[in-house]
Amino acid sequence: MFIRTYFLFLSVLNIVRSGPVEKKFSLNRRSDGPYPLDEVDKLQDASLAKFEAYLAKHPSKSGCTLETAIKRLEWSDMPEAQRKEYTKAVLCLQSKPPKSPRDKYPGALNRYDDFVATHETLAFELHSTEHLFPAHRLFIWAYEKALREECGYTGYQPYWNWARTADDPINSPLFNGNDSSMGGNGAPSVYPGIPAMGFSKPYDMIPSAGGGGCVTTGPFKNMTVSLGPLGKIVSNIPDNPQADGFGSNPRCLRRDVNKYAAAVTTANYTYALITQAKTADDLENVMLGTPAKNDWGVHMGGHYTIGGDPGGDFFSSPGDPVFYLHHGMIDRIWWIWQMQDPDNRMNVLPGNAPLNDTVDLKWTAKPVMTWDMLTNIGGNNGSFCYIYV
Ligand SMILES: *[C@@H]1O[C@H](CO)[C@@H](O)[C@H](O)[C@H]1NC(C)=O
Ligand SMILES: *[C@@H]1O[C@H](CO)[C@@H](O)[C@H](O)[C@H]1NC(C)=O
Ligand SMILES: *[C@@H]1O[C@H](CO)[C@@H](O)[C@H](O)[C@H]1NC(C)=O
Ligand SMILES: *[C@@H]1O[C@H](CO)[C@@H](O)[C@H](O)[C@H]1NC(C)=O
Ligand SMILES: *[C@@H]1O[C@H](CO)[C@@H](O)[C@H](O)[C@H]1NC(C)=O
Ligand SMILES: [Cu+2]
Repeated sequence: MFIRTYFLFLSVLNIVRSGPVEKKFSLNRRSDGPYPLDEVDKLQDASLAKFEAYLAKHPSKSGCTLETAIKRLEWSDMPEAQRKEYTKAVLCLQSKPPKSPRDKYPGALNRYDDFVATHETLAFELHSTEHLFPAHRLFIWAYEKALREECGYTGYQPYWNWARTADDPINSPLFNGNDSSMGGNGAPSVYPGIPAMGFSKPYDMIPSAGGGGCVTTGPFKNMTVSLGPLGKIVSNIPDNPQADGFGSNPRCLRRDVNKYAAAVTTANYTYALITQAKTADDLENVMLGTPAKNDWGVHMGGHYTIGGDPGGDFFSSPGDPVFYLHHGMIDRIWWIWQMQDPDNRMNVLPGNAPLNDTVDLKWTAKPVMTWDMLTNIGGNNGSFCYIYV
């Protein structure tokens, strides 16, 4: 049953593996942000009153409310100083000792790599139909917590509104390679593009955008990638010394910041996804791509806008720090979809998780009941208390 959900990201790899309440809450967005609100931002804002009314009827046991929830900002809406603080904290995590078992994960060289090791080793479990949304919600929450508690970061996890970078990702505040970016494009390289299995020509291949080599600019230019790869997209990546990909394989961070993948992440795609999905399963399926409609889906669109190594590898993709911003946007979409009809959507998951189901991220987070992660306002026994702005 989980075949369907990871199929698209996995399949492109050259591997075969197995009562009305008055609205009082207001967001107070940054008024000097560099981008105008897009149709998804506006949809989110327009949904908040309905969500607030729902929360009035179903208050969280922990006392989390829209007012007390912390605010996760879009990358370019974070002040530049905070963007730098964030990347500094990521580098700090990369300098702390790992907690994963040394014998099984000799390639996890630091605390950051612990997250990569978790994702790699639990890949099938984390991407099953019922786990994709809640497990990635927990994963990025645990990462945010580590940045704050283990590296003194004072902000919150940023997200990446793909629409802002869709037209020109290389020159965006995310990828322009300056000190306040998440690092630049990879150096020019030659690779065939990213096969999109199941799609018919010309959609069976996301073309190379000319990058794919080492990232040479920005805060992660010296970063060492170690775990993986299990799926190779770009050329010249050394093999991992262990067949399971957990061995130490030190190499540079590679990217192909890809305008072809980015083109399917403009706001209208995300808007259509959120407004047309009638069920949680629809939301997940359409997000993951629809070969019959030549639609790669925004999930693949975002992953392959990063591309490269390990960003383009289904298993070790969290080894590119932009992963957490990408999945922040996925998490945000889930929330905006729920807010369209909270009475019927705050209590449903894609797939068919048993009531006693749990997600256990091992050395990155304590086990959590899957059904306790449906809400960002009080989920995870009150530990989730955030919104996206
Ligand atoms: C870095 O890029 C951002 C976004 O384009 C821009 O606002 C900022 O001024 C740039 N900083 C430097 C030091 O060039
Ligand atoms: C990269 O490493 C070199 C040599 O150790 C160092 O001088 C430089 O400051 C580092 N750059 C970044 C962005 O960390
Ligand atoms: C979004 O807009 C682009 C450019 O106008 C168009 O080609 C594409 O079909 C649209 N996608 C959807 C899902 O509406
Ligand atoms: C969950 O409940 C089912 C049915 O009662 C049971 O068979 C299963 O062992 C339980 N699983 C866990 C992890 O407790
Ligand atoms: C849930 O939170 C409450 C209140 O903070 C705490 O007493 C309880 O131990 C927590 N339960 C679990 C399973 O963590
Ligand atoms: Cu994942």
